[in-house]
This record gives sequence, C-alpha cells and structure tokens, in this order.
Amino acid sequence: MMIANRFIPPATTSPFRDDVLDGLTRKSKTLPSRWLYDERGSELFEAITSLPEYYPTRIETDILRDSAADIGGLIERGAALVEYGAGASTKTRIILDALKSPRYYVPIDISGEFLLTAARRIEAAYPALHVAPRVADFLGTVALPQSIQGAPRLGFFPGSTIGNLTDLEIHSFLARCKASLGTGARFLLGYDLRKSPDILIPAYDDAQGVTAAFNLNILARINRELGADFDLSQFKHLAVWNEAQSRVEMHLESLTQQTVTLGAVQIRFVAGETIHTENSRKFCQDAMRRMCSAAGWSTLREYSDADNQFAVVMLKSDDLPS
Ligand code: AVJ
Repeated sequence: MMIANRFIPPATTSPFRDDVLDGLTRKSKTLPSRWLYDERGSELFEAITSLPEYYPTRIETDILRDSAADIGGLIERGAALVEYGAGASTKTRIILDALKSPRYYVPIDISGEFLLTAARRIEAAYPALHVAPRVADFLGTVALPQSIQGAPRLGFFPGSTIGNLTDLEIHSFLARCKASLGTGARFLLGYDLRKSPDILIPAYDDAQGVTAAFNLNILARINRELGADFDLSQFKHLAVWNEAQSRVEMHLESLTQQTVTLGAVQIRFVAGETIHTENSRKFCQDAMRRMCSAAGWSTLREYSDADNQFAVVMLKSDDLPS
C-alpha cells in the first residue's frame, strides 16, 4: 500500500520564507528588519556607520570613550560582558578596556559567520578573556554559559538597536536580560534621542546611496534565497519621519504597478505602494527611564553628548530583597 507523504515537511519552509510570505501578503506590506542583515546587509550596515550623515555610531563611540573611566568604576573586577547583537568591535573594545580584568565575553548574534569572525578577533586581542559566542536571536531565549554566574555581569546593548523594537519587545527583552543575567547585574544601553528631521532624514537617506543599497538588499536576498523575481530597479528607498510614533521608517516604494512571483505566490504592487522594512525609534530620556524601570532596571548613570543627540544609560538590576 502507498503511504501518503503527508508527514514529510515541505522543504520550502523556513523562518525567513514564513516572514516574507506573511509580510508581503498583508494589506500594508512589511518585512521584519532583522532580515536586512545577511552577510551583504551586515557589510552595508558597516559602511553606513562611517557615512558623514550617519551620526549615531560616531556619537555613541565618543560617549563611551568619554565615560569609559566612570563605567569601569561601576563594575567589579573579573566581569562577564554579554553583548546583544554583536557587531563591529570598536565599542566592545572600549568597554573591555575600561573594565578591570574582564574574564568573559559572550557576544550574541543571529548572523553566525559575522559573529564568529568578530569573536575570534576579540579572542586574539584579549588572551586572558574567555570568549563564548552564542548564535541566537537575542529577542528569544539565550542560554548564557553557567560559568559567568560566578562573575559580575554586565549586559551591553549599544547602537540604538533597541529603537528597532516595539514597546512590548523592549519590555520582554529587558525583562529576559534581567532574568538571565541574574542578581546584581548591570546593563549598558545605547539609544538615539529625538531630534530634528533635518538631521534624521539624511542619516537614513545618505547622498552616496549606501542606505538605499542596504534597504534594497533585502529584495536581492529574497530573490537569492527564496527564488523570487523582484526587479530592484523598480523599487526606491524611502526614509520617512513619523512624528506621531517618533521614529524614522524605511520603506521600499514600488515605482510602477507590478507583480512579483515568489514560488506559487503572486505579489501585486500598485504604483507608489511601499514595503515597510524598518523602524528606528528616537526616544526621550524620561520615556526610556520608565521603560527600563518597568522591566526591573533602575538607572545608575545617564551619559550623553554635549548636543544631546544620543544617550547611553547604565542600569542596575532591581533585585528582590532576600
Ligand atoms: C543598526 C538598527 C541601529 O536603526 O539606525 C541604519 C540600522 N538602518 N540605517 C538604525 C540602520 C538604516 C540602525 N540600527
């Protein structure tokens, strides 16, 4: 007797494919911003960080350098540094150099290749440091090495990546970090402050078109990995300031009426319709303090630049009295 092959999972299912199909079949088309970061996307983002218009990386790096001595003074000797979304290592090194004999470095990133290369570089530069990279989506559950619980723990989430998250995601992320870092943990968080759209828009729509290439790369990735037929020349990068939501939105605008094929699925676009690919939220310090406090973290220090463009906070876990 023939056995129906209904137990064989379709080979075409993947988290990426599921998200793309879900996002592109909605009335307002969207794609989750985490899929912007394949190898090419990570490279393009690195290029963005040195653009003259993209101020966050430069300003945050300056803030960290200026605050390094103070930060170092707040953390006990032999600490474990746990970095969420480990990217370029310049900021990591500033913190490692500020800490007194750090013992562990745990970088967490969804992009395995990128993570392991970065981790190896740190390992080579800090021979006394135990480097334990974790390939994971830091919004999910990340198993931290048991050994770090014996060391002072410092979470590190720089780059204003927190601005990509919704209120709910921020709350559950910060609460999870508190639970997994454990009693007595500290957390260093970098986020972008509200400012004029005259500064914001060029930062997300640069003259050289690097951000446009970064945004359009998600369509190239869908073509490459899922066999779709997006014509990239028929889409245009847009950066929009949404005042009500206090965020810069990236979109890809369809320049014509067109149909894109993704396997068995046809995706129709009218001219001018957009795919919303990313939010970069800009916060005020009060709102951030409240969100942190709601997730069990109180503010120990607030650092920022002279023009109040960017902020870094040192948080302390509110431990229950025992
Ligand atoms: C890496 C998410 C912090 O939102 O500023 C840069 C990504 N997008 N230019 C940001 C990004 C367009 C960046 N983050």
